[in-house]
Amino acid sequence: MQYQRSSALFKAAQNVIPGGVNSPVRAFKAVGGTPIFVERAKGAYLYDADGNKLIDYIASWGPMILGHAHEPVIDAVKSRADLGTSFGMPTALETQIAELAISMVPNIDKIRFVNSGTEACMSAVRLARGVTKREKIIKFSGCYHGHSDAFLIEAGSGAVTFGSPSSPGVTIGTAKDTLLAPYNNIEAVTQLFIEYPDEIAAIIIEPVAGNMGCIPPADGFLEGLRSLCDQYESLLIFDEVMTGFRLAKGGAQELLGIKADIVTFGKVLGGGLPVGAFAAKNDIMKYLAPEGPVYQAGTLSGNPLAMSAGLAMLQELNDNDQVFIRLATKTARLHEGLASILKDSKIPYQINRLGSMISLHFTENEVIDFETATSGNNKRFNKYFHGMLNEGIYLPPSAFESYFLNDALSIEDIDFTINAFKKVINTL
Ligand code: KE4
Repeated sequence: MQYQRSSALFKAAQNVIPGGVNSPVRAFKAVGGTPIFVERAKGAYLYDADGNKLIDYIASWGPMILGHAHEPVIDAVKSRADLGTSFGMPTALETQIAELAISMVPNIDKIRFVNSGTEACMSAVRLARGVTKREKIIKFSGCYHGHSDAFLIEAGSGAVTFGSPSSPGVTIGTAKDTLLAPYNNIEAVTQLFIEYPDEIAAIIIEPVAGNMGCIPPADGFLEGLRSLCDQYESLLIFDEVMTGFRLAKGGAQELLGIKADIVTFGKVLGGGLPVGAFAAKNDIMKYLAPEGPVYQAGTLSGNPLAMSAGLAMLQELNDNDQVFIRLATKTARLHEGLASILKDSKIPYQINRLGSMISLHFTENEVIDFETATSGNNKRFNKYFHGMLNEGIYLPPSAFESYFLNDALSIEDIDFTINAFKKVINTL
């Protein structure tokens, strides 16, 4: 594969866009090399600026669950565009997608649409703080809920339970209200509640973590968080920006059978256009402006183009819900194929998988949290990433991301990927 055009485009982009990208992970900083500039995509395939055809395993980081340029979604956007692209006024379309989303997701009465997962999670935390009149939140090291200040916090050193800013520009004051615990560690969370019994507004968690690679919850972990929140009258926020409308029609709440108090969405919900949302039972959502005192707003929230893409996507998933089983089966096939090759090698590895989320870690430690996720051999991962790219397979350019399979991937595509890995493994 050659990438002359991508490297020329990258040079030009760096003159006018910080780092040449509008989101850091696209810059290949973690894996090295030149980021691939994509020209178009269809179904399971990306076509880059150099004319290379790539099998896509990131699906735009989740949204393209039915494959790229899925006709019903494209047609919906095309026909809607002629009616006008934004009004700043309510449309019946928003009610339509809200009704459908609420019918698909358990345990929510109302939903508010925003423009990104970050906005959804930021607003959900503000709502939880408004409802409980408490200020602290608990998040988990390695979980990502978007780039709002409250979430850009890393574990404090040693016994310190509150976090410290993980980015310049985030204040110590903000960090003070974000408590950190290791994923899958219920004792650490219990300890935080003992320390701050009536100060914790909410726990926010990815019910299946996708930002450390894929890390499913340990047995009893989410149930433990549920009972701690009930005991201390805090709210449980499921960040389902990745898992929502991907693991099942009703997301992780349905698949894992746990009730959250507030659920956030993004990615699939927008059908590839900018949409986020947060939802809850009415006794929580009634606190939100203009009904209640908790303020949240957005010029393009509920944008008709984005809503039409999201509605078409949800209708497709709602009417063909066997897609979730199909995706899980394809992901299991990929898992078995990669594992059968790795088993014959001397390379230590872990493969984590749930539904259509999967990740490969080059470590002998079971990957259950941020610490074990970071114990992997990154150099080996980078060789794996570039080796597979060279074979025409586009994987997430970081060891700390989940793959997202899309339903346009054929069995042949999966087997092609496994055969590509057979060639690459000898170079690792
Ligand atoms: P956005 O603001 O990027 O739409 O959503 C933030 C977000 C919230 N919650 C979870 C669980 C997420 O995974 C994300 C964003 N995911 C990353 C991928 N790890 C988006 C890719 C990027 O940052 O470019």
